[in-house]
Amino acid sequence: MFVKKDLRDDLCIIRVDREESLNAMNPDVLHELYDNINSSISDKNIGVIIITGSGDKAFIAGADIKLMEKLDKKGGKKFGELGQKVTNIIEGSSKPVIAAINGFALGGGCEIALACHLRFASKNAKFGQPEVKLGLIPGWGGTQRLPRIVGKGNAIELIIGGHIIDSNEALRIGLVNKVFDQSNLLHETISFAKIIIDNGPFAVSQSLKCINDSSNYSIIEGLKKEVEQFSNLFESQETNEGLKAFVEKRKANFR
Ligand code: CO8
Repeated sequence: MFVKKDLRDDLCIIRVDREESLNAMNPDVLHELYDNINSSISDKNIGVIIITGSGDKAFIAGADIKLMEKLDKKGGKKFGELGQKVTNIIEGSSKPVIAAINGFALGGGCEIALACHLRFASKNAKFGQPEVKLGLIPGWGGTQRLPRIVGKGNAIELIIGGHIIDSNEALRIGLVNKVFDQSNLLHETISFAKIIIDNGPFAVSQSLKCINDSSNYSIIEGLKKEVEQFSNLFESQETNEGLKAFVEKRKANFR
C-alpha cells in the first residue's frame, strides 16, 4: 500500500506513503490516490480532504523518474493521462481538498498540489517544475494550472527555468496560501479545515464549482451562472438555516 487514509471525525487525511523514494509517484501510487480521493468525495461524513506526504522531507518529489526512463510514446501518454485523471478528480471535487506540503513538491508533486483548492506549506518545503531538466514538460496539468495560479510570467519562469524555489518565494508569487513551521503544518491545516466544515457544505461546494468553472466562461456567462447558483440556494434547507440562525442570534447548524 502506497497511500494511507486517516479519518478524523469529518475530515480525512490522505498520505502518500513511499518515503524511500521521497513519495515519487508510479501508476500504483496514482491508482491508490485516485481510489482514496474518490471514496472520500462519496463519503457523506467527510467534509474536507487533506493530502500530504509521509516523512519530513517530501510532499511528493514528482513522477517516478526511474519508471519514466523505460517509457515509449504510448506509455508516456498512458502515464500522463493517469496523472491527469488524479489531478482532475482533485480539482473537480465537491469537497475542498487542501495540500499540506511538508517538503519537496516537484514536477508531478507540484502538479498534485496545484490541483488542490488550497496549498499550505511548511517552511522547509521546496517547489519546482524541473521537467525541462529531464527533457520533459509538465504533464499532469502544470502548463495549464500554474499560470492560472501564479500568472503567466511566473509560470513561464518556473517551467522553462526548471529551478527550485523555497516556501517564502512560493508565498510571494501566490503558489501557496500560507506557510507554517513544519511541526505545526498539519495542526494548522486541520484547524482551517474545521473552519470550512462549520460553514454551509452546499454553499462551499457551489462556491468551488463557480470558481472552477470560471476559466471555461466569459465574465458575462460566469456572472449569469453565479446568479443562477446563488438563487438556487434559496430553495435549500441549508440556506434557510443559515439566514434564520443569524436573525435568531445563534450559530447555524448545517450538519
Ligand atoms: N522518481 C524516482 N525516484 C526518486 C524521485 C523521483 N521523482 N525523487 C527522488 N527519488 C529517489 C532517489 O532516486 C533516491 O532513491 P535511491 O536511494 O534508491 O537512489 C531517494 O528517492 C532519495 O532521493 P535523493 O537521494 O536524491 O535525495 P536528496 O535529498 O539528495 O535529493 C531531491 C532530493 C532534490 C528531491 C532529488 O531526489 C531529486 O532531484 N529528485 C527528482 C525531482 C524531480 O525531478 N521531479 C520531477 C520528476 S518529472 C515529473 O514529475 C513529471 C510529471 C508529469 C509526468 C507526465 C508523464 C507523461
